[in-house]
Amino acid sequence: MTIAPKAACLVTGCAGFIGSHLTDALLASGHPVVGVDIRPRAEAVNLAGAFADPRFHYMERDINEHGVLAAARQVCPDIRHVFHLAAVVMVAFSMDHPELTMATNSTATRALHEESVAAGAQAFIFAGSAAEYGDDPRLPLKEEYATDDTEQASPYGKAKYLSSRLMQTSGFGCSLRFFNIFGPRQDPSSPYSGVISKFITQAVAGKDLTIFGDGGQTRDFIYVSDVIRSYLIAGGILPNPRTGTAEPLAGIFNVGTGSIMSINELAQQAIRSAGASSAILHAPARAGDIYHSQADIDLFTRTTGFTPDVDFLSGLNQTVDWFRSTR
Ligand code: UD2
Repeated sequence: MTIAPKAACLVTGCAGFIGSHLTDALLASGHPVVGVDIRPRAEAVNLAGAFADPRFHYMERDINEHGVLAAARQVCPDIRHVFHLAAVVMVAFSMDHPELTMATNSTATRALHEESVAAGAQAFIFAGSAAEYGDDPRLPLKEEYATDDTEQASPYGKAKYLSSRLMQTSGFGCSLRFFNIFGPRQDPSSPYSGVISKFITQAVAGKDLTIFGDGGQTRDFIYVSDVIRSYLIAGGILPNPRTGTAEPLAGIFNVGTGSIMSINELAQQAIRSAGASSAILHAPARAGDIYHSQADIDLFTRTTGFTPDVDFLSGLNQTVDWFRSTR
């Protein structure tokens, strides 16, 4: 008996925090991967494992240079699953660069989506964002709350919204609207890096932690391995736990835990988990900071049976272990 080879996947933004974990997971499940990223190969340190796999093909390319799928298919003709993560990822950067953000997060998504439809791809999964909801006080946030009338706080949020809408109106493709993702490989080095990566790096180094504002603001933190599982289910790589069959999803789905934690609690827990004695300092609230953010995950759970596996504390401890191992 011969076993049919698994279909190839395209992952844009493959060298980033989430993209690299997704690439590793797809390779581990037997799928060849063409990974596209703007970073030069030598800087793609998250892909050390993938580079050792002959089924992985790396293309250094800006997503704004359209024709990405055609180029990837020259390397791997049978690409059926497209995972589109490449984006301007910093909200603050998007405020200073609205045109580049629109081009990258909206126009380039449209172009890749059009190419994927024309090429007969089976799945197109777009990385949406909680930023699409703006500062909506109705919590937990339901997918239908983000509409054409929503005022997103940044070009980043607006462009992500336009791309998610495209998934919905075209009838092909799926947007996973992620809340606050954390875990190994998250880059702590910029002023706008994820709060968990910053707090852990600071605590592990014995430095003080700085909370912006009163620390009563809350976030819905989801561990990266749960995010990757949501990708594999939505992309038709893993069977949908509810139906038992692997079939790509269409539409817009929140991906979070539905639970929230305050930044004050987080700071204290990060210090405990790191075994540190860092002080907690306060600085003025960040301009445009949303106070509360919480996902309603009912739609994704009802559609797929998915619930997050990793409880917050074990995710935090695994992240602490990883940051220690990289020092
Ligand atoms: C997240 C996403 C962002 C966008 C947004 C949508 C991350 C890294 N960013 O931004 O891309 O989707 O959600 O709403 O996931 N904080 C501190 N001290 C620090 C760093 C942060 O107090 O050293 C606070 C910060 O002011 C905020 C909270 O921690 O209240 C979370 O900050 P963040 O940068 O991790 O993520 P967020 O929710 O602003």
